[in-house]
Amino acid sequence: MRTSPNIIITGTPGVGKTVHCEQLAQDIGLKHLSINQVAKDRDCYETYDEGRKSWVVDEDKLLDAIEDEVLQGGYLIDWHACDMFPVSWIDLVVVLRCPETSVLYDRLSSRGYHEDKLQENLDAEIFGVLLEEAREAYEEEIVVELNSEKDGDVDSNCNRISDWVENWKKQQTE
Ligand code: DAT
Repeated sequence: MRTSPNIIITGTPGVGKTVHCEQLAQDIGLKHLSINQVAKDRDCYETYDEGRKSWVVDEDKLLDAIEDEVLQGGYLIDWHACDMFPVSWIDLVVVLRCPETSVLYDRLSSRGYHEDKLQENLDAEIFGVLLEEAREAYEEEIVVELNSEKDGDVDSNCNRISDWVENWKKQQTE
């Protein structure tokens, strides 16, 4: 049994996963596990998708690479998809949202995303693709949708998640 929870922080690219994970790691000491970074560091790629100009992750290899660590608990899993992680590993799924697409557009265009990739991500956000994916993969009670549009949202979301972690820990000792 883990004594600290595992939380997936997911959402469309640019929605604020990294800033939330970094702040939470600092505030409550959970470990930020950037799946992007793990895939790079441990060479968990399958192929290169020319159309999307991005690498496709080998999910089995990636899960093998992180399993021992994640099963210890206390991880913030930062990835723009969530349904590959086994249900038994996960205690909470936070889906960050940015309903104001002009805000997301600016964040992604400042990253230099080309037009197709930018539009694909904006469409995914408009249609709530990642929220749907989270709801299909995990129990409804553990999936939470939070807005990440304005500066103040990061603090208020992190405070909510910190409170949830504290409660989760208390419940384990009861
Ligand atoms: P992701 O990791 O989901 O791709 P990020 O954390 O790198 O996204 O954030 C992308 C940019 O947007 C970054 O410059 C920080 C900014 N940002 C994210 N959420 C924000 C918010 N709620 N308020 C203000 N800026 C935000």
